Amino acid sequence: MSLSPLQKIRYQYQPKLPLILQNDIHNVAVKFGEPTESVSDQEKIREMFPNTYGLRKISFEKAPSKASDKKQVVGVILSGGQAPGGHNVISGLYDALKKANRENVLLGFKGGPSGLIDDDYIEITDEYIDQYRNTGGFDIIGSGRTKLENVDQFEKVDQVAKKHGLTAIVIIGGDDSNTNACVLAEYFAQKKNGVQVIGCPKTIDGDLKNEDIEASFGFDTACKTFAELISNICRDSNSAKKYWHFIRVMGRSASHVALECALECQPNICFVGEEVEAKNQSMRDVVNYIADVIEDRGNRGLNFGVAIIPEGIIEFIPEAKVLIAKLNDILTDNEVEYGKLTNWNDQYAFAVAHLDDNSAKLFESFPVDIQKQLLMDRDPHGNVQVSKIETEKLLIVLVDKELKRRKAAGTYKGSFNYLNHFFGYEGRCAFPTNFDADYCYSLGYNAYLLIANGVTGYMSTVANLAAGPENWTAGGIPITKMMNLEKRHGEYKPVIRKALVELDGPVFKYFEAHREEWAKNTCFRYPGAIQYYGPAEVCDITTITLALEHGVWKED
Ligand code: FBP
Repeated sequence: MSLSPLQKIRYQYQPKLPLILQNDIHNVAVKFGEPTESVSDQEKIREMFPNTYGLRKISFEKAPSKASDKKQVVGVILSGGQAPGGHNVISGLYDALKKANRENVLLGFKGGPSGLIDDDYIEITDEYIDQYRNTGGFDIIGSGRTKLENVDQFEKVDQVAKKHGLTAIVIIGGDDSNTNACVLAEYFAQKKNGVQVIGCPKTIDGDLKNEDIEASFGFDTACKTFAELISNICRDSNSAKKYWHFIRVMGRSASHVALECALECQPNICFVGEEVEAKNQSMRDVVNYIADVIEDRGNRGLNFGVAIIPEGIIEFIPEAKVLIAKLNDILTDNEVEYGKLTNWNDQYAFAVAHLDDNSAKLFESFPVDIQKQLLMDRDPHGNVQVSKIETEKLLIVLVDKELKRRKAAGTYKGSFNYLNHFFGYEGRCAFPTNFDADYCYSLGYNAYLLIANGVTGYMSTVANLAAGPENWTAGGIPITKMMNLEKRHGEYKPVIRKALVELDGPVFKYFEAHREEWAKNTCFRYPGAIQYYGPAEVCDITTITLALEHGVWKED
């Protein structure tokens, strides 16, 4: 097999650990903090998690460890969408396990949660792990979106755990997967089967964060990959001066990715879904804002520019959100009847007949391709798959129409030529940046320490992330601390609260203070390609989001 030079050299990269984790593994002791409470709905969550509620925060310090040195057999799964660094979580976990005791075993369950249920696994060995160190992707064991949430599934996992003598399971996933990790931990604790469950915070979307989790892994690399591509387009646009580029970027439920890319590249337009919703903006408002910027630039001879659109924007525009929710209900409530319709005209007529006037009007105003995308299969949670809705094309069509109207009215004097792009899958499996390589390795290594110290229902945490790996801290946070109750399919369920962009936070504020200038003038910024080797100031930088959140962002 032929390996690229970067592949070969990345295999050799030794991820940096926080100073505390560099100590001999038997010289890292657990320190318990204050008992915790969930972020809200405390009483209800306490009732739902009698064994794992109120646990104490954990940090690690240098002192002789009281951790058990019993033989560990640990199972690990990757869950949900790919995020750069997943392989390093597994490498860190593997290295710590083997450092503590060569007899320890790591089993990788394949294809996500379903691998745990179906007992589909591989034993991770030195030779195997060495092919995946510091590489992107989840192909080491694969991933999947099966929801691990009901007692039948937990029972099957319990059987699998018994068969292999598992002492712990590490679930690497986003908010839903970690919620499920917590439910599984509670179930096992109640059963007293002795199997611990530890979560690790993953998602390129960046929406699994809170006062304890400073960043989900993969966000750094994915944003930097998209930002490189977007800034290349910015430069192309400024060179040719003849196209408007509409670029949709991933980020299903939050606009952190779009916002970070905007800070990196300073495009003329970027939407933040959370703001669109807070201001109750309609599709018309969104289209008019874009048309205003294009008109203003076009009338000054600047017939080019770049607009970033978060993929989830469609669900933030209140009237579109209502439409999507209604379509979700129509498809669920009439699954059989709708499933029998085989041609588009019938499907379209069925949808329109079941919508109220406002939603029907909005639906009818969309191009056919978008209508079809809105009626596509839902994900396992019953939600529309926003990554498959070409919102950038929808906006181009609507903006083009509006600009033609303005041209006829004599206010717009420019020309509108456009191109569309979608960046999502391009960034999810990139070679992790040094930040993600180090962070993920540390999360996995740290997960072992939590296991050795006998705790369950915790998420592995590495914090102080803006201060460089040697200053990072390591510990564990009870997952119940992050929970609140949310209505899902008509029922209140305990879930980890998703972190949306905070409109009064430093990241959005920075964007808000600059966007007018970026819209008017051409202020593109060029972050370039991710650097893996060279000076720390280009190789080890964090996202601007993280730097602003930690108050250490220095403008160029
Ligand atoms: P996770 O929340 O599982 O990390 O996945 C996020 C994401 O990458 C979104 O940005 C995107 O909308 C979605 O996954 C795409 O899902 P799929 O991989 O199933 O197409």
